[in-house]
Amino acid sequence: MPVRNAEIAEIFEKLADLLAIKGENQFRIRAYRNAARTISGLQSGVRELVERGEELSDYQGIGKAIAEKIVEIVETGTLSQLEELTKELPEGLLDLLRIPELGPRRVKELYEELEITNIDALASALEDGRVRELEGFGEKLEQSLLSQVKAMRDREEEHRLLLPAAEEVAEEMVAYLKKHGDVKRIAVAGSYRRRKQTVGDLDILVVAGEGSAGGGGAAAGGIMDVFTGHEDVRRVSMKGETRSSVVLRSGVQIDLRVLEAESYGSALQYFTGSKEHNIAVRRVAQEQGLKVSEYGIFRGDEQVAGAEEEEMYTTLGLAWVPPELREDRGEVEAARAGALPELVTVEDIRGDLHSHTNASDGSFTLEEMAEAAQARGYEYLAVSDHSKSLTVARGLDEDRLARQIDDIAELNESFDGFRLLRSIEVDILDDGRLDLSDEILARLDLVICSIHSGLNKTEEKQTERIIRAMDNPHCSIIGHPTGRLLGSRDAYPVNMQRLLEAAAERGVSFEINAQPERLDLRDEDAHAARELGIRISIATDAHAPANLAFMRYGVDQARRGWLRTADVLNTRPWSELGPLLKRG
Ligand code: DGT
Ligand code: CA
Ligand code: CA
Ligand code: ZN
Repeated sequence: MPVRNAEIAEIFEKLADLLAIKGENQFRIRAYRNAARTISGLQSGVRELVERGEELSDYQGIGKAIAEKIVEIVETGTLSQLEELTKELPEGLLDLLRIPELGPRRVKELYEELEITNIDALASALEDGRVRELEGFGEKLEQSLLSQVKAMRDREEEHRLLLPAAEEVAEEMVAYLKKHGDVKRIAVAGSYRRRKQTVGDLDILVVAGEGSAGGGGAAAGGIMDVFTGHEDVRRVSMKGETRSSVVLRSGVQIDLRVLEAESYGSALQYFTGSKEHNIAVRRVAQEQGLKVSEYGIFRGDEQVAGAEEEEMYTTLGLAWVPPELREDRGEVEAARAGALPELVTVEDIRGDLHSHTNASDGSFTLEEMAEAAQARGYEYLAVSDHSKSLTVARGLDEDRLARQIDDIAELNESFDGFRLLRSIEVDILDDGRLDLSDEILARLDLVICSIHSGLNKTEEKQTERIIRAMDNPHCSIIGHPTGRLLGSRDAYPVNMQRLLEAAAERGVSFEINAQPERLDLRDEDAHAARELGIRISIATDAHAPANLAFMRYGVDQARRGWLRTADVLNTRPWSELGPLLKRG
């Protein structure tokens, strides 16, 4: 039964996509997409809210009709409207929509004219030259679609989870094991604990009580039976005394290891990884005549550490390394020299520097977004709607932006200890100019410059284009700098080192966009930026109040990039931040 937030959100996304292919009312489609966004950003489980009888339409972005649909999904596991639609339209059409150059209109055409209902059918129609014959397609699009189909197939081989989905599964399983098993200690290790942008599988570690398997008692089963007996388990790939592995119905794989208490710390260290980090740690141990394994640190046969993770490092003369840094990028040397960075935390964040309202493609008013930011204890929120050339998002022209500036000024009068910042996410045009006049940009507190079109340029051209944008003295921050969408779109090619050097020269900052499918800048680029003294904005790009909660994923990513509090723009009070955003 689909009851997790991510699954409910997916149903609304599907509904919106299918209705778009049918060519239905834009307004309703947008409402479903907004509902999906709101639901995936909620901290609490929608299932629990429904079961407690809470009024869902109290949540912003969820109207009465949508609330009823949510209840239906929670109660029946499905949505009858979607079932009806999938009888009319094959679900494979949704995969076609994931190809960047195929929107609902083109998918409809492919379906109606060539009966193409999935990626495989598209691939063979492309190869036979049938697609180019369609009106509005042509040979150029054919070639580009061919390469996008290939890229998509390559990506599908790697079936990795975004962090919110991984979190939902991990938290639920940990709670379940604690409730039904005799659990003394438990942790989720692996890439999940390192807060990597995507997670391949979950690695759960447990110390079980007496009487459970692995807990010293002889009773077969115990915690392992509880684990493999979870209602979501589709397949048990392996089941043993100390290790089991299952695949859930959602396709997620989970490994469970049951440990002796004296090896909990060493196993946590070992299975947190990364493998490369572990190898670097082992090398340090070897220099000292010690042996490190998942069971502990040994001098000959004597175990000298292992129960706690921290002693796995201190025994070797290393400082404990935060999991986000464990990628063998110099952290072991830094741990030895006492030079690990003091990483930024979510508590350091004083505001959000990228958000959208219903003036462009967000779904909430200035007031509603401001209220949500204040509720999070923020001192400021930048209102950065899209600019005019992004017509699909109803981007603002100079006049509409001028009116928004006035509205913000008026609202700011009414706040105490909080302000909305006047901003824009201005499109970088094809030639690197910005989409709005310098006169209006000069009136803003900060200007985020982003690329939303012309993604298929050569590395050279794309790099030049962005540098040209940074030449404009009003450009404060480059938004989602690589354009990647995890699991669906690769980064456009750029020479990142050149971009960073150009930014450092001009005093331009870069964004870590905290949307879980973006996390852009990438961690290694954030590290390179820091080395050049570039300041980073960690920003959620919120389109709804609930999205402000994405901040912590951005902070995770920043920590993976070694960023300290001072490297991050929005850890500063407004009095210090304001001057840093204005270059002119
Ligand atoms: P993932 O699941 O692909 O997102 O990435 P991880 O890092 O969670 O990798 P996974 O699940 O294969 O293994 C968990 C950790 O176990 C890994 O980060 C380090 C450790 N590990 C696994 N295999 C090896 C190995 O062959 N050598 C060493 N030193 N460590 C290993
Ligand atoms: Ca893993
Ligand atoms: Ca694993
Ligand atoms: Zn954007």
